[in-house]
Amino acid sequence: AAAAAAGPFSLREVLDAFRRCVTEQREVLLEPYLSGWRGLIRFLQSLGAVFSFISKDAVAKVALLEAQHRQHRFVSLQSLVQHELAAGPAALRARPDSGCRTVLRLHRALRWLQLFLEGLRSGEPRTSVLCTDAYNASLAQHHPWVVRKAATVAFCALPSRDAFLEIMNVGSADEAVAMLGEAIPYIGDVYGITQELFAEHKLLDLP
Ligand code: 1PZ
Repeated sequence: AAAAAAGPFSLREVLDAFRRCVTEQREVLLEPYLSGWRGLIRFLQSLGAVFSFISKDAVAKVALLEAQHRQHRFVSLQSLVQHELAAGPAALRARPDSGCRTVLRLHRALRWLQLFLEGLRSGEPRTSVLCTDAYNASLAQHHPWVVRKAATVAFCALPSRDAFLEIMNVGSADEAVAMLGEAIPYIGDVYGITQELFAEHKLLDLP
């Protein structure tokens, strides 16, 4: 998986990773999940220094999960949740470094991504508007004022829709839009299964 880190970003690799995530038993596999995130982070890093406060946080969260993945050999999000819940819900809530609370942050960001990509696909040319709308409908409610403010400022530095479609590296704008149409349901599926898993175990508000 580490070998996939080199080379320019392509939306295709993110699509492939999220496609590989969901098993027939509706489990979310951790290795492709983290692989998808590594791809997204590289994309974010290619957008410039304005976004580094965002990518740094995502990098730290992915690194924490990678370390736990190596240590415990969790195959799926389901096995991670099961393992951490075994110590009891109170102990889990008290941990600032749990895999569950870390996944929850990425999970909320995945909802942002899904909404943002749907917006890009819709044809609205103002990416900062798309990004702000997607953010307000997802992550913003979980962020304090100062983070919301910084995020909103950064969104103004986003490239245009055409530039965005181009740096996705999947060919023409039409081809990029087609690939978005393919990728969004996979991302939505991963989001939906994780949401159900966390709701079932009452983990959607982990501090
Ligand atoms: C393409 C433009 C990128 C916009 C990304 C939209 C998300 C804005 C998020 C702003 C996050 C700012 C930095 C850190 C926030 C953390 O406080 C929170 C909560 O974690 P805690 O403090 O509880 O440990 N972190 C998050 O909410 C996770 C944010 C991950 C963002 C990943 C973005 C992925 C971008 C993919 C690009 C296509």
